[in-house]
Amino acid sequence: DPYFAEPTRHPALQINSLKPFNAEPPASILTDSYITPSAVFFKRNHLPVPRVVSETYKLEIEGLPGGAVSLTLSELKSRFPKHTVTATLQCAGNRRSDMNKVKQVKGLNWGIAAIGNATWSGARLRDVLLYYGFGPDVAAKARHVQFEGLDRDVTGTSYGASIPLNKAVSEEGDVLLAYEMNGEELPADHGYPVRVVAPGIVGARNVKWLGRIVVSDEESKSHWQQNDYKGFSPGTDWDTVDFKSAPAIQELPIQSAITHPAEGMSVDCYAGDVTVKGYAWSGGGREVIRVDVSVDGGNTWHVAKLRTSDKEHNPALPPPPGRAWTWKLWEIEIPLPDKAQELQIVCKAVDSSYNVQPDSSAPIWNLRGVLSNAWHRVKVKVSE
Ligand code: MTE
Ligand code: MO
Repeated sequence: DPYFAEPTRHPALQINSLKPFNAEPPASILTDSYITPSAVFFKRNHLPVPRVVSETYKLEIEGLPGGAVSLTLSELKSRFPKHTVTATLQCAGNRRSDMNKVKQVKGLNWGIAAIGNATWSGARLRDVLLYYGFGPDVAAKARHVQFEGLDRDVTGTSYGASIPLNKAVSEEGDVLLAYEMNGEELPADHGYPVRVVAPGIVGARNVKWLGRIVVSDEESKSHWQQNDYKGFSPGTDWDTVDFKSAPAIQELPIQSAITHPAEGMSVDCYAGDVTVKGYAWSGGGREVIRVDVSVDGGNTWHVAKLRTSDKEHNPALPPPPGRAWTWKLWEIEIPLPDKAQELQIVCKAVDSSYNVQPDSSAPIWNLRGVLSNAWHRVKVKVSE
């Protein structure tokens, strides 16, 4: 059984697929704390979890002037300063279930919780590449940094992805070779012993169980870079799709969702108002600047209060422009409309480039159900 090394998992996780293991927490957990606890952080595995022994672990690096190098975990930890970055990770398929309501798509039927916010620590990818000879000569020829995981399919092919070189080497990119998540060594499901954390970039490029880095003029040749994780027109179907015609998803668009109340819950008509909670995040380091919430299907709007920290995590300064890697949790109390029997709660967020979410899923529907970021809508009853 290739799944012999699977770790034990938190019982609260809602399982989308067991082998490979894919699961998300109940959505309400997301707004309980600014940092998502690792145990309930969504798990997205394409292949069996590999068993990696830290003593024999080697990270290979290719494409730099000195030729191929290989470093151990203790070399990675001792040779390079440890940096900590708080970053939100979101799967390209988060909220795919909304697209499925328009028309069936291919993929795991994620709800709204294939997203989480964690504190990651490790070496800066930039520091490692510079140490092994990255410089103008390489920059003149290379455009991408490819990553290969140690997880393999039955044919021996490993998971792989790549990010643009400028993201990987820029000081403002904050890309980590992380060996800690939320202050502890990486859990097996999240890439033990080392994973890529590319803040602001789609989950798929944040390669776990990292085995090899290749600096190259080409993107990763892997299936997941070339023939998956790309967006298409609603008019494109499986007979006409040409994966070469679209770029690989890197930065994700503006996103928000309602975690409380949940669909189908009822609110007390004598309460006077309803408390609505959720998360908002945008890719590429764009900061969420506003979240609008409606309880009447979008006829009238209220501006939610944004929360960027909690007691355990309290940044002294807001992030520099273009480096807002973390989500904002939001909350608002909205007066119940007179004589309402049902509330249609809606949220939509705005980022620092004034990008907004589309109001419905049909115009952004695509055959893989990725980039699902329409206004999130939740219906609740008002009970007497
Ligand atoms: N890395 C490897 N090696 N194998 C994988 O299957 N899945 C990717 C990415 N990195 C994956 C991987 C995808 S699609 C996502 S969304 C994130 O890991 C999920 O990270 P998480 O499981 O830590 O939440
Ligand atoms: Mo993903």
